This record gives sequence, structure tokens and C-alpha cells, in this order.
Amino acid sequence: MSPARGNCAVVLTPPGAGAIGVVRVIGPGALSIVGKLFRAKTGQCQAAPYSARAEACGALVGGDRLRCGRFVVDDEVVDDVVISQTRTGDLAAVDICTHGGVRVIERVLEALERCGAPLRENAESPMPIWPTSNLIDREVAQAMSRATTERAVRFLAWQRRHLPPFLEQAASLCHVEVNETRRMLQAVLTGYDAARTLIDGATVVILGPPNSGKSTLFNRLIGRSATIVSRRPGTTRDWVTESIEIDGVPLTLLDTAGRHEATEFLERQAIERGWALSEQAAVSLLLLDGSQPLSKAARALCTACRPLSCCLTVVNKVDLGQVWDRSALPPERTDRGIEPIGVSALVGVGLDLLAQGILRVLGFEERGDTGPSLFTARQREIAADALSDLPDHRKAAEATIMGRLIGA
Ligand SMILES: Nc1nc2c(ncn2[C@@H]2O[C@H](COP(=O)(O)OP(=O)(O)OP(=O)(O)O)[C@@H](O)[C@H]2O)c(=O)[nH]1
Ligand SMILES: [Mg+2]
Repeated sequence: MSPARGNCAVVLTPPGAGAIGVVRVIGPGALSIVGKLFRAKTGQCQAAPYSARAEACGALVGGDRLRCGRFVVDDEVVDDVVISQTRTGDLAAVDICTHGGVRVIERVLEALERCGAPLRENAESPMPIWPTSNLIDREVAQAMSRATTERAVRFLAWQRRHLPPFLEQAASLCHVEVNETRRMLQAVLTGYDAARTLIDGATVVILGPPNSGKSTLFNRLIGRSATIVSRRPGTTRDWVTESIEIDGVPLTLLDTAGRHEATEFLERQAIERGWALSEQAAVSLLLLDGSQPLSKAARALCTACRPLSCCLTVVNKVDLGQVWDRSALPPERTDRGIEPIGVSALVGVGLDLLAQGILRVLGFEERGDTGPSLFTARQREIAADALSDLPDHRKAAEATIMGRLIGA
């Protein structure tokens, strides 16, 4: 892999509420860039660790040494930090460990950019410096920085240990049991979507006619009263989002304005926007009021909503009794014998079943996390290439798995 030419900064920790944030500065000028902003605990401007002689030797300054000090921008102390340095060939990397608040990280990144190390989004391209040539190892490290739940971290740690040997075995079987290689590649591809959801999250949108209890369900699922609930239809005017976790799966929950024939311009806009957002969501919850006869708006929604595979029909207010049953729903809502899920958002009934339904749509029902699974678009693309080489080009498939997929 060719290293980046210039200098850049990469955030290694997930955004949000973490106590610690780590920013890695990479590139030939990493040491001097950080040197401009770091002051050792003695209070003197930090120059000593980055001695020219040591730099010229290409050696680590004082080994893998940690240094405590302050990150200072224009004489203002931004944070107490710990820095550590590593060097690979011509390239140096310096990790700056700060406190994890978003603003602190932003200030550090702003200063680094001004000094010549702009932020590089830590997306999918492997990092230029990583102490291993194993591509999967690198991708685990990158994905770890985006993981926000313990389950996601455990999943990645498991893949780091078990995915490369599994793929090596698949490659070695190419010549003796090609069907087994194919089966193994298909198995690691099956969990891809769920793995991506576990690492990067998914959006779940609550849709429905006015007054069906969308905001009440939203508040119940996030565990606090973030959006206004009232008896008056049309209470929610704009969509509201919040992060939640179901069984360790990170989700963004979206409450939308009740869908009906709105007369006001702004109301119409809010409804349309909520609807447009729902089209991009991984899961839609169509929330209907079971305690009232199905309204015209509710019927229209039942037909307009997305297919059952990504839209769950949820019947709310079961605490009041249900005045209609599944036969009142249009057939596309009960296809394949899928039952609507009964809940009471107010009382908190049926939420476990709802959570299970959401996870099922996201592909978490059948598979536990402890199976080898691909988790980056790069891996998926290369595994598909290897599959297409089989059964006629077994040597090529083996080389693809060993060289391009694992990169060992
Ligand atoms: N009995 C009962 N009442 C509920 C339940 N869920 C919501 N409600 C009541 O239904 C009314 C409407 O609730 P909201 O959560 O504001 O409904 P909404 O779908 O967000 O309404 P809009 O934003 O106007 O579209 C309120 O009076 C809630 O207290 C439930 O499970 N049982
Ligand atoms: Mg509402």
C-alpha cells in the first residue's frame, strides 16, 4: 500500500461521549507539526523529544515513549494530553490522546490543519501507517474507531482473531474441495449487512397517521421525554432523531409528523420530509392506533408503505383493547403470514417483541455475532471476485483471497 504523501490527521476514537479521544497525525512532518502544539509538562515548549539527530536516524525518540503535556494553541491550553510516537520507514505517526469531548477534538483538529495536517476521514481506505501488513487487522482497527457499542467492539475483536485463519482455510481448500471454498466465502458474505449495521448503525423511522402514538413510542424507546405528546392530532411538526441501542445494535430513531392531508404549507413540508427520510431508513415502523377504527389516512399509509421486509406494522394502544383485527389491513400488510406487532407505548407493553422485530429486519435474528463475517465494502468486493473465479480459476481465487483479501 502506498503511504500518503502529505501529512494528515485521523481520529481513532468514535465521536460522542467517550472519555478519551485519540487523534493520530501521520506523515513525514508529523513530529514537527505536533511539536509546534505540544508543551511538555515542565512548561517548556516541547522540542526535546523530537531531536533532529533522532529524526535523521529515523528512530523512535526514546523508544515507544509516552509524554505528558499540554496541547497549546495561540498560548491557550486546549487540553492536557499524552502523546506517543511511532515511525515506520520514512513515515512518522504521533498519537495525541486528549479528553474525548467533541469540542476538544475539534480544536485539536483545527490547530493541526492550520499547521499542515488536515483531517482525513477515517472511512474505509486502509491507513497509511499500521503496524501490520494484514489488511483485515487494519480494517478492524479502523472500524473500532467508529464502533459505539460493546457488542460491536467484541464482534470486531473476534473477527480480528478468527476471520483471517478462516479465509486462509477457504483459500487452501480451493484445489481439493472447491465447493467448500465457495460455501465458506458465501458464509462470510451472509453476515455483511448485519456487520455493517453493528459497526455503523442503522436508522429506524416511526411513521403513521396523526395521533397513533408515534411520539409516545419514540419517548418510550429512548427512555425519556424528548418529543411532545398530546391528544391533539398534528402535534409533531418536524422530525426528531435520537440515538438508541437495542441489544448492542446502534440505531438512530426518527419520530415524524403524522401523515394526513395537510392544508398548511409548513405542515405539508414536514410530512413530506419525514416521508422522504423514511425511504432511506433501514426499518420503518408503521404505527397504527388499534383502539380506533382504521382511518382513511391509516389505510392510505398501509398501501403506500414499503414492503414488509423493511416495514413492520405496529398496532399501538393495546391497553385500550383493539377494535379491529388483521383482516381489516390491506393484504400487503399481512403477506406471508407476518403478524402485526401489538404494543402499548404508554404502558410499555410489547416492546420486547418490537425490538426483536427490528433486529430481525436488520438481519440479526438467525446469526449470533461469533461467526466469521466480512465487514467492509472492500472485503465484500474482493470475496465476490474470488467467488466468480471459482470453479475454473482456482489458482486465481486462492491468490485473490490470500493477497487481496487478507493481504498477509
Ligand atoms: N391509552 C394509550 N394512549 C396512548 C398510547 N400511546 C399514545 N397514547 C396517547 O395518544 C395521544 C397521541 O399520542 P402522540 O404520541 O402525541 O401521537 P403522535 O402519533 O405522535 O401524534 P402526532 O404527532 O400528532 O402525529 C396522546 O394523548 C398519548 O398519551 C398508548 O399506548 N395507550
Ligand atoms: Mg407526534
